[in-house]
Amino acid sequence: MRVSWDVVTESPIRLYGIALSHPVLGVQGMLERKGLAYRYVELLGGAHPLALFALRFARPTVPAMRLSDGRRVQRDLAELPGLLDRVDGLIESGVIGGEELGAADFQIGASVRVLIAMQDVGRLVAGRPAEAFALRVVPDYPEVPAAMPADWLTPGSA
Ligand SMILES: N[C@@H](CCC(=O)N[C@@H](CS)C(=O)NCC(=O)O)C(=O)O
Repeated sequence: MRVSWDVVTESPIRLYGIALSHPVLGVQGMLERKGLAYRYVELLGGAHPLALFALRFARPTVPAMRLSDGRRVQRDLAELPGLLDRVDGLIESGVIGGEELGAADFQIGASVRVLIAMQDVGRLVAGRPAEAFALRVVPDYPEVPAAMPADWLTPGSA
């Protein structure tokens, strides 16, 4: 089973448009061509300059795109290897990953398992002790298609 990225998290990209706008159609095509998940918000044509002003966009035209959540996701991804180092450390010291699984195992293991399920983010977990641990805690989880721009997964890119 595959699940849409939007089911798992709020899309990092929000596109504002109006019906029948050809520049909006163009941007939708570009986002889809690049496989970037986005949430489309349709504004009322004619009233959209006012709506865009209220949304704090500098220009009164559509397409208008918000990437602020994306920057947060990018920062979280940059911090992820450090957090995974801590999970590996907890496993190594025997705090988690023992024969008998406890509350901490299920909380941490389930979180790491979701990361593994993501086709792109999962690469950051591959080969770590955290990977085997999470697969033991939650063996099955739906696959989540890749959705991140490739350079967000490169250490030091945030
Ligand atoms: N070249 C611009 C054109 C955008 C544009 O003119 N959009 C129209 C809708 S198709 C609009 O929002 N017009 C409102 C206005 O000019 O106040 C772009 O691609 O962003």
